[in-house]
Amino acid sequence: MRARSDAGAAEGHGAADRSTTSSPITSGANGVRTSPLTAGEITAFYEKGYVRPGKVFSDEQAASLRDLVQRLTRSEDEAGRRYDLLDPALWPEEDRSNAETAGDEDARAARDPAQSFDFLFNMWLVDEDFRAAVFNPTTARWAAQLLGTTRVRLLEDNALNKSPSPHELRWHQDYSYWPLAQPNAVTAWVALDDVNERNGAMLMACGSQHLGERLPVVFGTGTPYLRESRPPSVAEVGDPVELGLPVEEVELAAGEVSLHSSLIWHASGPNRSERGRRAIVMRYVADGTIWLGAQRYEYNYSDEEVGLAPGEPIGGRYFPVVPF
Ligand SMILES: O=C(O)CCC(=O)C(=O)O
Repeated sequence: MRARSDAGAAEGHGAADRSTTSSPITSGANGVRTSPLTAGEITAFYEKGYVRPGKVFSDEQAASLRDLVQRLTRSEDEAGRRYDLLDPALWPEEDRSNAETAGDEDARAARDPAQSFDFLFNMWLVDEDFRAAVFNPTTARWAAQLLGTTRVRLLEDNALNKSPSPHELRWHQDYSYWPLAQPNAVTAWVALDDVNERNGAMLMACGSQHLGERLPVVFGTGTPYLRESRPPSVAEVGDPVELGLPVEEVELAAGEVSLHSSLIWHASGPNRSERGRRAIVMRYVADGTIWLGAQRYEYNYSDEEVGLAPGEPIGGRYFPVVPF
């Protein structure tokens, strides 16, 4: 099940038929696209919640970024900053005892570190080459188009390294984890390896972004939390299949990007290949979005560290404007 390229994807839809883009989709000799999103692509994003506009890094750039992610994973590990998205130590007690009863090995022992899903945070502050990749003007411009703004800030970057492992990342919504008063944010997920069903491509529940804010979940188990502190009308992420939402698998070639809404429900399957599945991720927020800080979510930085009080527009050294 390969999601078709969204370049001109909404052909056949009323709005997209009238779509006219100020500039056509163009790619350089290395296959890298720099042209803006078309109206058809923006319409497809509105309808489905994600878009797959093409390649933003050449094969050579993707290869050197793969090596860089490998090196950074090692150095972060050595510095004691390893964070595994699927670590059973992050599971709530209840999930652990349920799994133990069901005979799940992971619930008893720390998972084999070789089966980790490494999540590196804000490498742009650590490495020049990573910074150059993250400040890609094309993806920043696409984010601005999708958010309907003229200026975007970097909320965070991530390097992801999903090792071969039978474990899944459960359905979740990104906005649930962010200290923002509005979901004016979008993620650009750039594959560094070819990504497909075998190595755990992302799955998107198309249209779920129209269903509003949901509770955060534990990535490894799907258990929701923060029910007491979020408004009572904020429900759990549901089962997209039960709800009749189309699920699309986002196959990408190395260097290709998909951009997804901060409200869309997404997940990813096990990596059944023999090597890691690496990606770099840029998360953009519309300039002017309001910081809520720890009162909404205990983020990687405290309100004091970022110098922002709840109610202030996001900004400062940790959230730079990305020029395009
Ligand atoms: O890489 C994955 O499998 C999932 C990543 C994800 O959920 C995200 O980047 O928002």
